[in-house]
Amino acid sequence: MYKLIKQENNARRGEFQTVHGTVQTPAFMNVATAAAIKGGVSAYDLKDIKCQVMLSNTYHLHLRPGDEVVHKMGGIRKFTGWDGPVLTDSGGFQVFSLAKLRNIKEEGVTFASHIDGHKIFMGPEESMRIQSNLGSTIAMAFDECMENPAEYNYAKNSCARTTRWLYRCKAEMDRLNALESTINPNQMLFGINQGSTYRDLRIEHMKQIAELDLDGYAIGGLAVGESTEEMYEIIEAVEPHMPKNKIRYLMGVGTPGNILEAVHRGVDLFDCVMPSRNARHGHAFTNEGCRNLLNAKYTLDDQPIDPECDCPVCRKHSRAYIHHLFKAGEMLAMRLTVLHNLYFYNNLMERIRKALDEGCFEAFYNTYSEKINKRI
Ligand code: PRF
Ligand code: ZN
Repeated sequence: MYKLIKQENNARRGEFQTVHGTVQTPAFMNVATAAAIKGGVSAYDLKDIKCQVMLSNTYHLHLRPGDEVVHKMGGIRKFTGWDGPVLTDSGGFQVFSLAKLRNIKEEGVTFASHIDGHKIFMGPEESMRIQSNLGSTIAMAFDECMENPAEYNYAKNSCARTTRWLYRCKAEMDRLNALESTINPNQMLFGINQGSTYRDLRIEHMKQIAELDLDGYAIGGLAVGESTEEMYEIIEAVEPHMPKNKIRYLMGVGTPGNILEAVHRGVDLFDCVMPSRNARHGHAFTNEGCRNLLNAKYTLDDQPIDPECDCPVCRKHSRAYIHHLFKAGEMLAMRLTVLHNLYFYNNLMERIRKALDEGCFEAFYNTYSEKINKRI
């Protein structure tokens, strides 16, 4: 259940209650695609880096180790050791971005596994069954995420199908939640808005899915080929049609600047691979911009990655040390940089929440939105 605590213009400070804990929003979800945060981060590290929600993927866990295995091991929370809330994405994005040779029909999608090429079918019911086996706190609806630009008529038909799929997801989830063998009988379902870059399709689709009175609503199909300006325009167009008393999630976005802009436009929840992916390439987020730790200028630099950061890594280690670890190919280099970057994102959300609590989000937004995107 989402509770709106405070609002400053469109930006919202809220609380999202789940059976696995309460999430303070706006919040960032830490991505553990295949039940592991990349870079060697364990569930016991997550509290130290202010993680509130972990995100995993239906598609990956269905392929390996198999959702039946996770179910037998007591669900994704028991399996990973993370006892807080977990959101699972439906596969509706990964099937379209990772799988090869896919074939979309009304029933669902047939595709070849990106691991060994074997044929798999996934539709709304399969996605719900997998997510029920995983026992996540929140399941995402099975949708089609179109790449931008998309043709108007294709987008229109795809959206209509995504709506029909949503009704099937809801019916299957209700059935699964009532079963004896279900790990989380209170599993929530979020709907996903699609419609490419067409405002009329986006708004119509949002109105349709709002009728189902789901536990939350996501904006999907963004950051997939359109410009940043177009992305913001679509958020602005859809936002007035999103239920005020439900949590709002912008899927797979983005840079710290993108997140700040989306909070400013009324979004509550985010996820992105950027903090962990960039870290593995030596790129660290800081309050002064993005820092490349592979740069030779850090060889004798005894400052922490970000002097303003109080994460466990910045409290202990210098840029010189982490630079050396990258040069030496030590896996600790990635682990430390991932920990710092995730902390940076989770901490940014905490700062946003504090600014909202104190009624000074607009000032925070103006000061940081420019500063934060710089590369140094
Ligand atoms: N749908 C789903 N997952 C997603 C997306 C989507 O459109 C996106 C788009 N940025 C990221 N993850 N199911
Ligand atoms: Zn740090």
